[in-house]
Amino acid sequence: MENKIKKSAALIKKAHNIAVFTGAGVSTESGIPDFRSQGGFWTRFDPDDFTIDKFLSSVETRKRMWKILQEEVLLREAEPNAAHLAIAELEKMGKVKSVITQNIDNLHQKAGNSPSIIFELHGNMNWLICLGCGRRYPVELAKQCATSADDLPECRSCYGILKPDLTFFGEPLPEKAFLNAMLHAQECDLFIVIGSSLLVYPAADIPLYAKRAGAKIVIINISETQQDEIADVIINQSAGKTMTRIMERLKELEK
Ligand code: CNA
Ligand code: ZN
Repeated sequence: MENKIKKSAALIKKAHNIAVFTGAGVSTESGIPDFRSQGGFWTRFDPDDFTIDKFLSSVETRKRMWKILQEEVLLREAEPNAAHLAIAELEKMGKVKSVITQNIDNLHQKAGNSPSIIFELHGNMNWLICLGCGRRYPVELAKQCATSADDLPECRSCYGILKPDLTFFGEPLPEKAFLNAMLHAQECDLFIVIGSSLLVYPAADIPLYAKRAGAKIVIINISETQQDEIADVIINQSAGKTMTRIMERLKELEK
């Protein structure tokens, strides 16, 4: 383990353009469960019930989805943990140039990374989007509706259907975020995956762009991932603890 920490810190010291790629595992230490570990969302709910077609099919299915999303995902308060803070510090040190995330929890912003370098591949739970005119609303609007189970939030300008600004199954990823993620992956010299099973496509294609363009790859994930074979270093430990130790090592190297 100590050797891998050392090796990762040395790669960071050498790098000039780091892309960090995160998944649900970077946020479990902030109290947000991931989707696939024991007790995770998809062990309790059926992914087939969360498609865009289901959402659009009727008011009844929409109500059911809103209820689950409100109770389980939206309006959840959480604070960044040591891993998020380390990523923000690496940006301040001039190392991290992009944070590509599958998470919707807004914790990279909360930790202090610049919004302009955060590319959210699956949306952000703090926002709702109108399917009619594209206008975005803060999620608090749904909070007001949550007081009365019969009310679904609707657009104030066109009365269109409001959807949480999250990528549902069956929807394409936000184009701009995905293109930026691809570009940054191709330009970086070090690509660090933190807390992702790398099972969800097309997001999981992004590390491959980095690898093909010649970047070094570090994977920090408690369990094995789908792309362990492309990594130069794999650390199967918790994100917070590992990033803390890597930052300590890096500071020793920088002295
Ligand atoms: P996933 O498939 O649930 O994988 C998470 C991975 O993280 C697993 O391999 C775990 O072993 C690992 N892990 C869990 N805790 C830790 C930890 N403390 N340190 C290191 N590794 C850990 O999640 P992915 O992100 O790979 O899959 C993509 C989905 C999950 C995206 O659509 C996300 O939007 C979605 N999701 C996001 C959040 C969030 O925003 N916080 C929460 C749950 C799910
Ligand atoms: Zn509208």
